[in-house]
Formats: sequence, structure tokens, C-alpha cells
Amino acid sequence: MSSRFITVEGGEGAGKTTQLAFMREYLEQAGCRVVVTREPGGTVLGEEIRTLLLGHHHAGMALTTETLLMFAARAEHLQRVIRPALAANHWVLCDRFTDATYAYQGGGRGLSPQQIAILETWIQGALRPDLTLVLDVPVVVGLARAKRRSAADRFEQEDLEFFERVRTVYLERASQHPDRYRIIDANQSIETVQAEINNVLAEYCRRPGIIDQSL
Ligand code: Z5A
Repeated sequence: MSSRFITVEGGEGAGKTTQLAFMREYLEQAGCRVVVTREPGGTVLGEEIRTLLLGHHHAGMALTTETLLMFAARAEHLQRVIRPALAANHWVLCDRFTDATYAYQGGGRGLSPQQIAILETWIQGALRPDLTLVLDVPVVVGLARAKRRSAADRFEQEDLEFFERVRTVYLERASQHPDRYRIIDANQSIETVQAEINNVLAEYCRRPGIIDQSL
């Protein structure tokens, strides 16, 4: 059984964290060894960078600084968690990855995708997720969920247009590369979203060479 790198993306309150727990359970039952992690974060240093990025102390952070901090956390994450786990034949489930940089720093804040691609190649080399689930939810629905859950972080204070641009970039990237991305309608009950994701995972795992047993 070979390792796989699966990322889960989407706007605020799309249900990524909720669904990742179900995904872990599903894959472990299928016999996979699973590592669940997140970005920005996933390492001690990465979590410290996350605090800098999400806190309100640095409200006017320059876009270049924000982007480089995302990739600094990512470099640490790749070296200490993601690459070792993949090398040890674990499946890595990651709550956000570089698609989020294209969506937030690119779509949301206006950094060019070409500049992000330069950093992506430098920090990741050829490594890209094998499968990316985009949990898609209307912006107002997602923000209302996130609001009910906790106080707004530095990103969640942006206006609706910002989050609409983020959503657009996710959907564009997904439609340009349907081989890697699956769009999940996350504006449904938790159970229905979970069932759709299970179908995607079952279809993915049935591909030759991925998992030997039938799920
Ligand atoms: N960011 C960036 O700018 N660039 C980058 O490169 C990266 C990240 C990697 C932190 O991410 C921020 O970093 C993020 C983008 C930026 N912006 N912000 N803010 P994060 O993933 O930690 O933050 P988040 O998206 O705000 O997380 P979230 O709000 O927790 O969303 P979620 O994980 O998708 O949702 P959840 O925690 O599973 O669910 C939220 C609530 O909704 C909770 O009460 C659930 O019970 C409820 N929920 C979940 N699913 C449903 C359904 N289907 N129906 C009803 N209620 C639901």
C-alpha cells in the first residue's frame, strides 16, 4: 500500500477540520496508517508562525511577509512531518496547503500566481498533493459557521469580496485540474458531506495500486 498526500481546502467554516476526522477514521479502517496535520502549522515552529499570522498584533503585515511566513512554515512542515511520513508509507491528510496560498494571498490579496509558483517550486520541488478536496460553501454560510465557533482571526476580518475571490480561485483551480481536485458541496449536513467524501475516497482507493482491499 503506497503513501498518499491528500489535502483538504475551502473557505472559512467549510467543515475541513470536521471532515478530516471522518477521513482519518475511514482510511484507518481501510488499513492505512494516517497522519493528520494542518497549515499554517503542523510543527512546533510552524504553530508559532501560525500565531504570528492569525493574531491581531500584526494587522498591517506586508503581503510579501505574509506569503513568506506561509512558506517558511511549509518548509518546516515538509521537512519534519510531511516528507518523513510519506517516506514511511503513511497517508498524510493536510488541512490546507499551497492551494490556500493561491486562494488567499493570490485571489484574496492580489499576489500574482507566477510569484507563488516560484516559491512553490523552490520549497516543494516536485511534491504536489495526490488528491485535493475543495469543500465549497457560500461565503456567508461559511463565515456564519466560523463565527459561531470562535472569535474572528486576522483573516476572518476581511470583507465578503475578499472571501468571494478566495472561493473563485479554489473553484478555478479545481476545474482546471479535475484529475487532482474534487469539489464537494459543503452546504449540506455534516453527514451528507461525509458520505460524499467517503464516495470520493472509495473511488480513489479503488484505483490500481492504491489499496489492495475493497472498501
Ligand atoms: N491561510 C492562508 O492565507 N494561506 C495559506 O497558505 C494557508 C492558510 C495554508 C487559517 O486556516 C487561515 O490561514 C485561513 C487561511 C489562511 N484563514 N482564516 N481564517 P484555518 O484552516 O485554520 O482556518 P479556517 O478556515 O478559518 O478554519 P475553520 O473556520 O475552522 O474552518 P473549517 O475547518 O473548514 O470548519 P470546521 O472547524 O470543521 O467547522 C466550523 C464550524 O462549522 C464548527 O462549529 C462545525 O461544527 C460547523 N460545521 C462544519 N460542517 C458543517 C456542516 N456541514 N453544516 C453545519 N455546520 C457545520
